[in-house]
Amino acid sequence: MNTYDTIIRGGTVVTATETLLTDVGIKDGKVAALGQGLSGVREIEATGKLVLPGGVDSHCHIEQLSSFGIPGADDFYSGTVSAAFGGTTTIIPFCAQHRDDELPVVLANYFASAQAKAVVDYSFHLIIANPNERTLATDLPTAIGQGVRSFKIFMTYDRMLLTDQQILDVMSVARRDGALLMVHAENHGMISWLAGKMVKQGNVAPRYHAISHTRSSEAEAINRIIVLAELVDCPILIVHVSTPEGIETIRQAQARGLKVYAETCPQYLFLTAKDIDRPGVQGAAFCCSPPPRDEAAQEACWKGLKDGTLTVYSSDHAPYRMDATGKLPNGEKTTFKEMANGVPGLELRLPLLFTFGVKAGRITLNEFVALTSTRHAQTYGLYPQKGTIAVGSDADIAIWDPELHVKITADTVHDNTGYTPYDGRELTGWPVTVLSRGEVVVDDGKLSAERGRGRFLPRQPNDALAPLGRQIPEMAQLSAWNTPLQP
Ligand code: DUC
Ligand code: ZN
Ligand code: ZN
Repeated sequence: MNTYDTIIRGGTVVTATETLLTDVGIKDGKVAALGQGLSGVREIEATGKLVLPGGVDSHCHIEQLSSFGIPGADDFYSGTVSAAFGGTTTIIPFCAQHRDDELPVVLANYFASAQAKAVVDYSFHLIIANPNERTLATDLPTAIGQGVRSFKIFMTYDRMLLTDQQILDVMSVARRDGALLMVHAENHGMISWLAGKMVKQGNVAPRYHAISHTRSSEAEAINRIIVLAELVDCPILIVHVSTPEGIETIRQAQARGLKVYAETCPQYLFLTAKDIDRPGVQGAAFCCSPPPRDEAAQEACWKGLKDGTLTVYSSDHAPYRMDATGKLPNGEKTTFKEMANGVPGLELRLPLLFTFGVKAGRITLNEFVALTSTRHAQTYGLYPQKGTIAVGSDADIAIWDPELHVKITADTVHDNTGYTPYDGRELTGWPVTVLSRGEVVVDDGKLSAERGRGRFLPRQPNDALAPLGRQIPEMAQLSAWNTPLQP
């Protein structure tokens, strides 16, 4: 009798904590059994292959305008197709508010686009650029109630940055209503001052971008945001961490018991500032913020991933084409201040880490699963529906051929950016068959997913979001006087 819809037969199932030689039985889109001798209507032969939870990418920008109003190259179709080809079956992009936007309208627009086009499941974070009274009192609580349980704020960019006071306002709402605050931590004054001087001197090539975003500007902002979060007792997640100094500051905060989560991305493991230093404007292809640094910083990121200081490894996919629609609004004359910041990475995030992490012996397969999938689901309130292979979880599964050799070119990736910063890299190990809720969406290089099949994932409160209940001395004094701050 065929008990299950699909059996994945003979593979090695790997989760964040276990490695088992077992079949997987799938029914109604969920993992229904792990064991031997299962039978199903359809069988997928996986002998010699690795059966991993599909990736969860908790940081990517899809159909989003940059702070200058430049549209990214991917829509929810191309972005999610690209994700699926790279073994990622859940994404959490942003609904981005710009200063004049009303949050409910922003949310409705992103929801409509994703619903019509996404081929894998998705949730959303918000980007908040204007935390006015209405946003704080009504719009944020409403969004949280809809399951949008994380907001990103910026400490830099003229059109996005919040003052420390505004940040504290947003933190208070996040703490009170159970949302995670994600932070782009760079010191705005330092970057603007340096960039202004360099532009005045005519030093406008892409390589000056990396100079203006100093390591110290990241370290200062990370330190400041941790201090602000401690004042409010609000868990935070610092995105795209790139420096040894920043990682060390986070490590120390975690050692003090603070709920400071952190993320790094492929560009900080596999690129350096030397990649940006190319003739003309070619280096723009590698410009992102913060910028890639050097080999010592790459090592610090690897160490942070290995020892858990860095909680998650995300793509920060921010796709801009190398033409006037994207990185180069003024063609060859575009200055580093005018270039959209960001690099693509949705599709290659996992394969790069597999080759240079797992195959190179830097991380174990279980750590690979934790960093690319499980911890994202746990931190953002999607676990155990997503992020693992366990009875009851969604059958979001990537079957990897650990020996498949792939040479990366712009033509091998499926996003709309038109280039990849990893052109020419030789990778070993690839997700050959990818399932989303039990349906095969990619097999042997072919897509079999319908536009719009992806579903929105509302997120639940979870442990990661719970405040510590610890007060700095002044807050404790207010409580002792029976005059605590109102949330
Ligand atoms: N921050 C991001 O997270 N992505 C792209 C650009 C940026 O500044
Ligand atoms: Zn950012
Ligand atoms: Zn980003």
